[in-house]
This record gives sequence, structure tokens and C-alpha cells, in this order.
Amino acid sequence: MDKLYSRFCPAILLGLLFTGMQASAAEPVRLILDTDMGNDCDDALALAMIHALENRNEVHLLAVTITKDNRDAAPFVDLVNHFYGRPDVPIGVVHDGKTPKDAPMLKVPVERRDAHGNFVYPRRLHDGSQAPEAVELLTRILSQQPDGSVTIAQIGFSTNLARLVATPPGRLLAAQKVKALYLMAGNFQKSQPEYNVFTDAPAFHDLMKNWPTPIIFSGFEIGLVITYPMESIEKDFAWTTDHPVVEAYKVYVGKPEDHPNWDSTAVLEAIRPDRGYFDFSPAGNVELGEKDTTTFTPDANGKCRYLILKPGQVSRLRELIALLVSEPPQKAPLTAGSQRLAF
Ligand SMILES: [Ca+2]
Repeated sequence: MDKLYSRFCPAILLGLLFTGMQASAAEPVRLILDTDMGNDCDDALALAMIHALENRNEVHLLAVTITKDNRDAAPFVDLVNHFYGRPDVPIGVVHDGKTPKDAPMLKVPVERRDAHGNFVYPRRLHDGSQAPEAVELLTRILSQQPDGSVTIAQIGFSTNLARLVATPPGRLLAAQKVKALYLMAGNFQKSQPEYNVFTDAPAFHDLMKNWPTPIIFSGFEIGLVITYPMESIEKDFAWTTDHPVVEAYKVYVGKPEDHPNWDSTAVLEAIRPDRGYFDFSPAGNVELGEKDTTTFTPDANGKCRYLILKPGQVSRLRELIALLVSEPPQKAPLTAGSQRLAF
């Protein structure tokens, strides 16, 4: 071994080792968000949290697909993505879907203009009809990903994902590409129907039957307790005068109060599955029960588990989610006043 080699080899090896460790530590979760944006402000809180975690390279938002069949849903998602400096996130919309009714939490920020007539929140999409169909987009995005690499968080109805796996090629694609599916759906404490399930119950039934990967549920009982604090809305956004998610929250909630935050819990666990935020049920199967309730049957070979609240974690999770949701974008927030986009 010559002297030069013996002197530098350990350093090079160490350097390579460290580079390898960094590469492995920095691999972000490849996430697809499927949302009924507009039916509750917690979808907007969850999207803001994803952007904060993407700032930290913990997640890469591959696409957002929407199950609320309303023309303002895609423009709202798009303007939030623009606000956070990620204008290129692909967005897909449901066709012939549920809850087409207009939603003020979407319409107010989508339509608001400044004194010069410019949109306060610039966006690429001005109507959902300008976006591709959701299953088409899911198929394209999944096909481009490495096998077993994608996490999906569904925080609305099962319409899009049930359609994806309704065909053998769709099931095969999901089985190949998706690591796990996180759902905000169901109620595992009480035998009561839950909104995301009963709004498209046939789709939920089909999803449970056909979805090929592990499924982790955040049930109604979780987000009911881990509320979003109104105090955060009032105090944590002093860095901006205009924020589309704060605006959506205020329009939706309508009064100064904490609001249940179901969707962020499923998304947080999807991105940080190893932080011990929750306990888990044993493995089992979830089915559509009577009157659109959800039934869980333990089965060692079952593909489903549901989150269980650790009482000692509630305040930690409320604070954590509020900190992430209120985190400023990495670049200056994109609003009409920032002059970064002329409209
Ligand atoms: Ca939702």
C-alpha cells in the first residue's frame, strides 16, 4: 500500500460512508394526497403541513387528487401550492364525483382580488375543468415511481382510489408502487357512520375489497381530540397579511374556536410513521358495516390497522401540527403584493 493511499483511504471511506448515510437520511416520503378539499378546513391545514415538511425534505408531494366535484377545489389547491413556492405539483380532479356544492372556504380565497384587480393568490388553474382526471393522473404518476416507494394519504372519500383499483391493471399498479395507504376515515370507538365513509359508501366498500397494500386508519375519534388551536390562527401567522389556509379556516369555522383536525393526523403519520405519536390496533380487516359504519375484525393476516390515541401525546401533537401549519414558506410567500407573478 503506498503512502498516499494509506493516508487518504480511511478519510475517503469515511467520506463515502457519511455521504451514504446522508443520502439515506434525506430520502423524502413520496406522497400523493387525495382530498375532498372544500368540505372542511382541515384538508387545507393538512396541505399546509405537507409543504412545511417538504421544506424540511421529509416529503415530496408527487400530486394532489381531489374527490370534491367542484370547480373551485383544484384552483384552491393550486393557489396554496403556489403560495408555498411549488407551483408545479400536478393536480387531478374527480369526474361525476360527490359534494359538488360550492364552498365559501374555497370561493373566498379563489376569487379575492386586490385593489388593482389582481388575484391575491396567483395560480395556474382557474377552474377544475383545466385539470386532468384524477385516476388518469394517479396512473401516470404511480407509473413513474420506483416500486414500493409511494405513500398515499386519502383524507376525503374513496371515489378516486376505488376507481384506480377497480381494474386488474390498476390493482397491479397500486400493488407494485404503493408502500402504504393512510386514510382519514371511519370510527373505531363508536358504531357511528363517518363522513368520508358514508358520503361515498360504495366506493369505500370497493376500496376495502380491492386495495392491495397495508392500510392505516386515522378514525374520527383521533382528529376530534387533536384540534387545531384558534390561538395559533390568531398568533402564529404574524409574518403575513394574506394566507389562503388561514382565510379558509376563518371562512369555514366562522367564529374564534378550536376546530377538529382529522386530516392532519393521517397525513402526519403517513410522513412520520416512526415517531411514536400513536399506538396501533392489531392487524385486521375493515369493512363497510350496517348504516355505513365501519367494522374492524382482528386478523393476523389482515391488511388494516387503526391509530389509537396516546393521551400523553395530545398536547404534543396539537402544538407540533400548529407549528408546522404556521411555518412560513421557504421563499417569500407568493401573493399579488409580492410582484413575483404579474396578473
Ligand atoms: Ca377531508
